[in-house]
Amino acid sequence: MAILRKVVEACVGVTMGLMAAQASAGVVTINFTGNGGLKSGNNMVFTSGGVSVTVTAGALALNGETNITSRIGQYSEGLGNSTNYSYTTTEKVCPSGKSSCKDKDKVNKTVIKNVTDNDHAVDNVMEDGHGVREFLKLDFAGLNVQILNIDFGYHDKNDAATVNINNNSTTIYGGKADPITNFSSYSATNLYWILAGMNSGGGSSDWKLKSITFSFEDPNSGPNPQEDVPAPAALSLLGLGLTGLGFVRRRRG
Ligand SMILES: [Ca+2]
Ligand SMILES: [Ca+2]
Repeated sequence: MAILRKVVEACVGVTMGLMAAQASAGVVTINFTGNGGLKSGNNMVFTSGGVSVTVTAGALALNGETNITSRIGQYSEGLGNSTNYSYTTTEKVCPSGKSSCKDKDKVNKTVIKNVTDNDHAVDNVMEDGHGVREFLKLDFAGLNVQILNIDFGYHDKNDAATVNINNNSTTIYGGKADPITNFSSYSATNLYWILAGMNSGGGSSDWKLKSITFSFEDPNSGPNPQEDVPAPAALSLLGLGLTGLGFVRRRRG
């Protein structure tokens, strides 16, 4: 029973600590680097510290592009996208039945171009004024989290990423997010979009997503930490401690 007493003491200690910190139930870093390579699908699931996040690769049309298909890839520098798409344009061609003709006799013909992205980074893919803006979506499956830091691999000094949280955007230069200047004013949420940005020199950025660090609250605690209602959250966390105790007892039995 000495072990059980220690567990009880640990649970009470943790609960008291959480009460002091209000509803914050933990801080987790998820490292996305690896050698999985380019996947056939568009998402990967990562779990760390009991929290899962689904990262989905996608891309936004910039000028009427269609058939947009993103695949996710995992590399030693982090996660990236490869995105194929189509666009419609017009070309000057000889009238039908003629293999050659003078320029003045050429007519407009509508053609569909298919673009294959060979860049494994998250970037803006462009061809002849048509392109897509790639992004990675982070979905915490309803668990409210607050991003504290984002780290990027494979980036230049001027490369940028735009983080979209609840329709608010912040742009990060140099590949690493400052937790204070970029994220402290945002409420916790379960969905984040991290988009390729334009770098400070005006060109397209390209980077890979290396890791994220975030805090999260107990999903049963109700109000998130930004809402000033600490008492119910603390009571719920006490319940979490007791639930954990029951789990330990079953394991020992
Ligand atoms: Ca790409
Ligand atoms: Ca670059």
